[in-house]
Amino acid sequence: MRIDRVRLFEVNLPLVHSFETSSHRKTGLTHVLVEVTDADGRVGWGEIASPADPFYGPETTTTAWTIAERYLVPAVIGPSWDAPEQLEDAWRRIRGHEFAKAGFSLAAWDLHARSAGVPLAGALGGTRTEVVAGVSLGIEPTLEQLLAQVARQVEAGYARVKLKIAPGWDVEPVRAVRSAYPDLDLHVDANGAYADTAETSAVMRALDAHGLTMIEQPYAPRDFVAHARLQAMLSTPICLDESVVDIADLQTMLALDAGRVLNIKVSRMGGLSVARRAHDVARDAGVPVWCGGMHEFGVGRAANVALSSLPNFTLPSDVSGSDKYYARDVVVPPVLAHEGVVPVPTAAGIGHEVDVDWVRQNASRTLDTTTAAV
Ligand code: OSB
Ligand code: MG
Repeated sequence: MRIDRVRLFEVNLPLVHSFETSSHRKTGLTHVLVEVTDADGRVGWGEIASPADPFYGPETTTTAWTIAERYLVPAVIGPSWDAPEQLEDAWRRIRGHEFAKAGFSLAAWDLHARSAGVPLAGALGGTRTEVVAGVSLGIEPTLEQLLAQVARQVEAGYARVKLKIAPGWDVEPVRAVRSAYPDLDLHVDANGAYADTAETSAVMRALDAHGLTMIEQPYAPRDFVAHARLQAMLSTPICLDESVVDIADLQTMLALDAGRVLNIKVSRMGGLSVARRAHDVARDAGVPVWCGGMHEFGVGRAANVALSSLPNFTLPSDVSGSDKYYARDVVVPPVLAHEGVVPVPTAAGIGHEVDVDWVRQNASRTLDTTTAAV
């Protein structure tokens, strides 16, 4: 296989309900869709799901676009390859910029699977025919509004709910949701908002008493030691998200017992090949994994569903239906959940078609290697 054309489309989609985390609030997202075309005219799609601002990780939409334009597009055009991992070698010397790389990894995997006429899930080694989805709920202005959001999602059939927490919005919302839903699979995600202090230990001990499935990323990404100390103190498993951007980070987590669950995000780990390797390493260590999300549009969301079909994804993934976030998606049909479960597509590649005309007409920025010098 050889890629001889790449197009990038920067697209904004408004959120149907604004989303607030410990760092900020957002009302819409701007992602970059990556289309690669091979010498035979076959096409693969990927998505760069970087947030606009460097608050989740260091990347932004702008840095991702720059790295894509200056380094990734020139790297993927030309080399011949049989497996996506081989193409990924073309950018191995580029440090960091995992979200940007993930967009190209997805496109290569989609092209690879479509060319072989197999679904992406099958190409990755997935075994499930459907995946269980959980919802992630942002910080709400009041407890009443949070309880209304939880009620809405539980009624829609989701059996796992994750609540975003931050200092000052933690024990109270958990207590309120837990007392309304004693048996709900409930977990919390701090996005690294806590400092390693005595006050935080008290908050974590209080959360530990509420039967949470996990406490996700309480401390800053690089602080494996603080996570290990906290894990030794709690019976609730700690889950790492931002901390683990490559396999070496996962080895550090395992060696230090800094967490007992791993959130695998395709974007955070630079693509599907690394994500699959992380799945295998965690499986061998007896650590369960689930697939986290970055509010992906249909392309990235479909890839998350395919990845979640691998056997060690034993916890519900953040692959809730696109309709929870967007009134209109970039693929047809959109990725949808029914009673909290998403079917794994059986069509070739990601199993959803990109609405190219709509994407082209609505793109805020476009790059096409057939018309631009790269
Ligand atoms: O930590 O999982 C996170 C969204 C933006 C940044 C960080 C996170 C999230 C989510 C999204 O929780 C969940 C989803 O995509 O459904
Ligand atoms: Mg998280």
